[in-house]
Amino acid sequence: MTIHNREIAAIFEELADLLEVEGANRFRVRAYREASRVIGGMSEELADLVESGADLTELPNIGEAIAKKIQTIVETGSLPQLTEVEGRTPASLSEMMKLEGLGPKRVKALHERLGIDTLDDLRAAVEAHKVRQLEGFGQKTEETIRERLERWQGQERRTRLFDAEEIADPLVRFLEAIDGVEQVMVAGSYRRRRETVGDLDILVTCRRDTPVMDRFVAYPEVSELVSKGETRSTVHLRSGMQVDLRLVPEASYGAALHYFTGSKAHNIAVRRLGVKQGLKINEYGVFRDDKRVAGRTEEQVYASVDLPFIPPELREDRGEIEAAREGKLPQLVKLEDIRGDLHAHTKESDGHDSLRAMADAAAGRGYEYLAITDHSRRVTIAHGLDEKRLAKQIEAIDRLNEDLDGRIAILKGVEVDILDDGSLDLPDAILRRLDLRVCSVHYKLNLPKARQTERVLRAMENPLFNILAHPSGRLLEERDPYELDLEQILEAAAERGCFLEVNAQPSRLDLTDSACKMAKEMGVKVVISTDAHGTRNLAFMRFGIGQARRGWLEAADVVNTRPLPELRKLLQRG
Ligand code: DGT
Ligand code: CA
Ligand code: CA
Ligand code: ZN
Repeated sequence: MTIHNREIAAIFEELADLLEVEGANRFRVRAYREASRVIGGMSEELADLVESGADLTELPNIGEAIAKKIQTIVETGSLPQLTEVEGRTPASLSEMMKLEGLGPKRVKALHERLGIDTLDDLRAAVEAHKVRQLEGFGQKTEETIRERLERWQGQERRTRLFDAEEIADPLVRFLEAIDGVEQVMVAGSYRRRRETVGDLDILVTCRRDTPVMDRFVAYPEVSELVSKGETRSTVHLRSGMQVDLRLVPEASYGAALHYFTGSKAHNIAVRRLGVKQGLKINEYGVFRDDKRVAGRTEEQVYASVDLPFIPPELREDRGEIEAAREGKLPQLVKLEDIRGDLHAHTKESDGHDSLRAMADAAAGRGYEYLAITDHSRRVTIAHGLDEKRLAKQIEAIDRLNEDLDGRIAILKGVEVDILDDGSLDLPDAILRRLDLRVCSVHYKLNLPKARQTERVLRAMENPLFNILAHPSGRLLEERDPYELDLEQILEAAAERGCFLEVNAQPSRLDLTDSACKMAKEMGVKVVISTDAHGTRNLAFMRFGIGQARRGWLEAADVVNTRPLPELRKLLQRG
C-alpha cells in the first residue's frame, strides 16, 4: 500500500506542531514545517521518487536528515520520531491545535499554565473565564475561542476540491479499469465544482454481470465498509472521505446524473417544473403516466421541461432556471479562454522555481503572457523584495524577454503589501516601472470592518493599484475572511478601473462564487490567477475557472482572457 504525499506532509506537520508545544529548537520546527509545505505542494508522488532511487535532497527545503525520514515513512508508513513525541504528549493536544486560532504556542501555554489537554478542558476553562487571565490571551481571545469551539462542534468536515480530486482521480481510474465497466462519473458537489465537498457521489454504468460492487469495496484505499448492495454501496477511504457508488442502467444514466449532481435545491426546482407539465422526474428518468419519456441523457431531462442544458456549476437554484427559460444563461468562461496568469512567484521571494523555469512552464501551457509578482519587502518571511532587488528583477525580466523572442511575454509585476495606513509597501517611483501591481493585505487581518475597508479604499486611490489579490484573506477550512465591506470596494473598483482577483490556490479560492457574481453585477472585471509558487501550481487555474463559472462569469468578465495589447490598456487606469 503506497503512502501519499498528503499523508507524509501531515506527519511532518504533526511533528512540527508537537515539537513546538514541547519547546524544541525553533529552526528544527521550522525545517519540518517547510518540508511539510513543500511535500504538500508536490504533484509527483514521493513514494515513486523513493522507489526510483531519486535524490530527494534536490527538492527545495529538503536536506539530508529529512530525506532520510521521508524514506523511512515511505518504507514503513510511519516515523519513529513522531511516535516518540506522541508518546510524550497527550493525543488531544494535536486535536486542539486544529482549532482555528490555536497554534502550538497557545496550546503550549494552555497546557503548561492551566493544565488544559483536551477540547473539553478548554471548554470548561473558557466557561470559568480562566483563559482570559492568561498572559497573551485576554477577553477578546477567550470569546473568539468560545465561538470557534461552538462552531467546531456543530461542523461537518469538508474536503477541499483539490484534495477531493487527488482522492477521486485514482478511484475513477481503478473503476474504469474493471472489465465490463462503461462509464464512470463523479457527480455531486464535485461535479458542480464547489470549493469543498462533503462526500463523493460516483455513478457507474456497465455490462451485465460485471462485479462492480465486489471490486469497489476491495479498493485498497477503503478503510471502512458502511454498506454494500446490488446497486449502491458506501465506503470510507483512508483519507477520511466517504464515497457513495451507484450502479445505474444505461436508460437512466442521464436522469441519475442529473439527480446526483444536484444541488438538491436545483433538483427540486426542476421537478416542480415537471409536475406542472404532468411529469414525474426522479433518478430513474422522466415519466408520464408511469411511462419513461426521457432519462438517457441530461439534455433529455432538461428538454422534457423545455429547458436548455444547464452547466453543473450553475445548478444551485440561484436564478439559473429562470435564466435558462428566458434564453439568458451566461456563456461561462472556459480554461481555454485564459491567455495568461497575472500572479506568480519565483525563487526571488518564496517561490520554488526560477524566473526562466516559470516562463517556460507558462509558455508550455500555451500562454501569451505571464506576470511575475514576487512579494514586497514587508513580507520578510517570504524574503520580500526591496527597491534594489526589484530593480534587478526588472532588468532580469527585460533580458529574459529578449531571450524568449516573443514566445511568451513576461510582464513585470509585484505583489505589493497594503500597509495598515493604506499606503503601498514600495515607493511609486519603482512601482511605476512595472507593467502591473497586485496588491495584498497580509497582516493586521483583524481590523474592524470600517478600518479594514478604509485601508483598502485608500490603497486603491493610488493610480498604480491594479488588482486586489485574494480579497477576503480567508483560508478554506482554516481561517475566516477578514472584515471588509465588499460592496464599497467593488463600487470603488468600478469607478477607478481596478480589478479583483479570483485567487485559484485550492486553499483560497478567493473571491468566492457569490462575490464573483456580485462583481459582475456591479460592473467590475476580475482576474483569475494561480498565485503560483512553482511551475506546477500554474495548473491551479482550473480551480479558479470553476469558481468563476459558479459565479456566472463569462470570458468578457475576466481580464486575462484578453490579448496582450488589450490587457496593457486595461492596466492603464483611467
Ligand atoms: P456535499 O456532498 O455535501 O458536498 O454536497 P452534494 O451536493 O454532493 O450532496 P449529497 O452528497 O448529499 O447528494 C448528492 C446529490 O444527490 C445532491 O446534490 C442532490 C441529490 N440529493 C440528495 N438528497 C436529495 C433529496 O433529498 N432530494 C433531491 N431532490 N435530491 C437529493
Ligand atoms: Ca456529495
Ligand atoms: Ca453523497
Ligand atoms: Zn502571491
